[in-house]
Amino acid sequence: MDQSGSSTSNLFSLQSHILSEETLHPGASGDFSWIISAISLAGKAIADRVRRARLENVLGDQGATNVQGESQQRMDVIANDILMRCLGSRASIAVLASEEDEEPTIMRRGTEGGKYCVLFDPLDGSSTLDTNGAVGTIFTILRNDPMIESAERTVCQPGRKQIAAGYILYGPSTAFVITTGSGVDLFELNPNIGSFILVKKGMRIPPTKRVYSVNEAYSSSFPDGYQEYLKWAHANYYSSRYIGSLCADVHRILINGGVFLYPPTTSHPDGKLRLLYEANPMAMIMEQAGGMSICGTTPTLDVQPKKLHERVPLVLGSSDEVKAVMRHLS
Ligand code: P6P
Repeated sequence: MDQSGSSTSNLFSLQSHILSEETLHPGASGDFSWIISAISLAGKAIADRVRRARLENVLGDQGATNVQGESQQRMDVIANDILMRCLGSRASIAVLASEEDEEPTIMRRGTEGGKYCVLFDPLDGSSTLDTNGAVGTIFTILRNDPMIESAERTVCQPGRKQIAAGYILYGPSTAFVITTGSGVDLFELNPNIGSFILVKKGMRIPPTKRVYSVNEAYSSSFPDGYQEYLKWAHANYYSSRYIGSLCADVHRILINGGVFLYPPTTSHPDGKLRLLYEANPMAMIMEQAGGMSICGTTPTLDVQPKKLHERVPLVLGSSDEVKAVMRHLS
């Protein structure tokens, strides 16, 4: 805030940041910047609809189930449509893939251009919207391989190949967190000027924090190692925070430290969270901020995806806290 208390003292926007990063890559064509710009535009539009969802009576079930077998929320469909429209107009995109759609959408094939694939969960945690809970858009950007015919095979790349990843958290403020492989940056939407403004560059997650984040209601069905870890955490005076909305839980951990766990359960023996467009983007954010992320005992970013919507068990957060979980898993 400047002396007058105005919030327009800081005008370094996401757009300025991405364009300044572009100058670091001499061969850059601007295609990548255009994609981030499209995600930023979609984030602003989704933030607007989320804020007015109750007034516009678009909360609750759509009356259909998505490919995940989960009841589709009306806001899921609205957010998905906004992202498809904003990204679909970008000539550099070959494939779009969404949690809400069974198959990837092929925008351009091989010679038609399309250097990138964008995958997203349009509104993760949307079922908490009815109670005014925080929700988020999670995204990841991969390079397209025009030689691969199958769109699903094209996007099934290990997380280490992500060229950018992040999330937009729709809470009391709208936060845009992104990494392009050289650190994690935090932007906040200034609704007065309609721009995401840089508020923290090179975020670092505290290496330790005695807070774990898990849905303990399912703990009796966790594999033994996870149950042993929880017993250890209880004995070492850990506290617990669990919002049940991945972006909100991850954002708290990115800022304060701690560890998030979604182990295998009876209803989700492979874990509940999706590898390609939930676990991988969050894992890249964690590693780029000095944290860790594992699926079982394998680094999340090393897991080779087989299917677009495959699920994985997930532990991520402060490096020392993830190591404490690993000691009980191995
Ligand atoms: P549970 C939301 O439905 C979500 O996909 C993630 O945002 C969140 O981390 C998880 O599921 C919560 O699952 O089983 O604890 O309600």
